[in-house]
Order: sequence, then C-alpha cells, then structure tokens
Amino acid sequence: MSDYPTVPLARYREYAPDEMRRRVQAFYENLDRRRTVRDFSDRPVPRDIIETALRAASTAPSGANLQPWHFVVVSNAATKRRIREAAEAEEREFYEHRASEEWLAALKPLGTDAEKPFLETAPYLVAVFLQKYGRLDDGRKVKHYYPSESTGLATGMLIAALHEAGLATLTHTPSPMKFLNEILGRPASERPFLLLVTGYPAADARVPDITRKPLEAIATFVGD
Ligand code: IYR
Repeated sequence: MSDYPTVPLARYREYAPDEMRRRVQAFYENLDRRRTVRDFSDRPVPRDIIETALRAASTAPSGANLQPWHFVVVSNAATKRRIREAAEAEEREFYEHRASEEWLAALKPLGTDAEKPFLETAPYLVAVFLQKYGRLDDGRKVKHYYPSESTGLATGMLIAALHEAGLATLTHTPSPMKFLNEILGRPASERPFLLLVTGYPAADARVPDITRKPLEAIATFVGD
C-alpha cells in the first residue's frame, strides 16, 4: 500500500442505471452539437467563463499528476494581430510548398486556406503549451510523463467545457508554432500544442457537411 496520505472518495456520485442512461445520452447529444467553427463573431465574452472552462480543463488526468500544461489566454488586439501574421506566414508555406497533394486533398472538404482572419476576430485565443518538464522552486528540473497524452486530455476537456458554455471553438495548428513561444514569452521547455480559438460563432457561420463515424466503425467490444 501507498505510504502517502489518502482521503475518502467523498465527491463520487453513483446513479441508478436508468439515470445513467439519461445522463450519458444527454451528454452525448450535447457534445454531438459541437462543430468546429471558422467564422467567429467579435462579440465579447466575459473572461470568467474562460477562467471556469480552464479550471474544468485542469481537472484532466495527467502522468504522475504533474499537470504538464500551460494556457495563455490572449484577448489583446495587437497580440492577436502578431499571432495572425506569424500563423499566416507559416500557413502560406504549408499550403504553397510543404503540404503533400494527399494532405491538400484531405483538407479540401474543409475549405481551409492560409487566410486566418478568425485569429483577430474571435475574442479569445487560448494557446495551449505542453511542458516537457517542470521546475521546482529551487530551479531543479522535474521530468513530466505522458505530456502529450495529458495535454491532449486537458484540451479535450477545455473544448467540451467551452461548448457546454455555448461557445464555439476552432482547434488551430499552424505548423511549426514555435513563434508562439516568442510572442507569448513562454520558455523553450514548453512546446506549443495547439491554438484554441473561441468566441461566439458569426451569425452567418457555415460549416462543412461532414459526418462522424458510426459506433460500429470506431469501437469493438470483446465480451464473453
Ligand atoms: N494547419 C493548417 C492546415 C490544416 C490541417 C489539418 I490536419 C486540418 O484538420 C485543418 C487545417 C490550417 O489550419 O489551415
């Protein structure tokens, strides 16, 4: 047994099976209404909503509970403009040179291109950083375990929380994203993981007509 102190699992809640069904169905139906949006309104969003969504994200499980993530929330217009300029420079390289024909064909249904006006229009850009290691107060390094998995889990929970609040999101991954360290003053030990754009969708926002794989295609049950 562990030598570390433990506390009772006091906040766990069990539900009767019918209540479980109702809850998970409602949860699924709400998440199923989430769509990645590329047309954002500039309508302001109260900052405390973003703060609470970040608290939700920070409950994600992580390797050895080391919580290897950092979120930079950008609402400043000049900083958003710098990020847009740097991202579009990388994206132009991507669309004009780096992307393979196969990759461009895969992106075709999404209708994306190197123009990223949403990086200035949306009220918030949340830059998610992955910490390869942490630092103790005395400056010593602490290795982080499974930082990609952990940061991915936290980001998924952030997207779900923002959606629950009624905000749209876009997971944007300009590549490479190292410019985010410089613009946002983050140390070299942190790797930009993705840029999460969030706000209200534009009134006339449209989304590609795409579908999700059915359960049979995504899951296999190995039972008796
Ligand atoms: N980062 C580029 C290209 C892009 C790549 C994938 I994979 C997408 O799902 C969408 C876009 C861009 O943001 O346009």
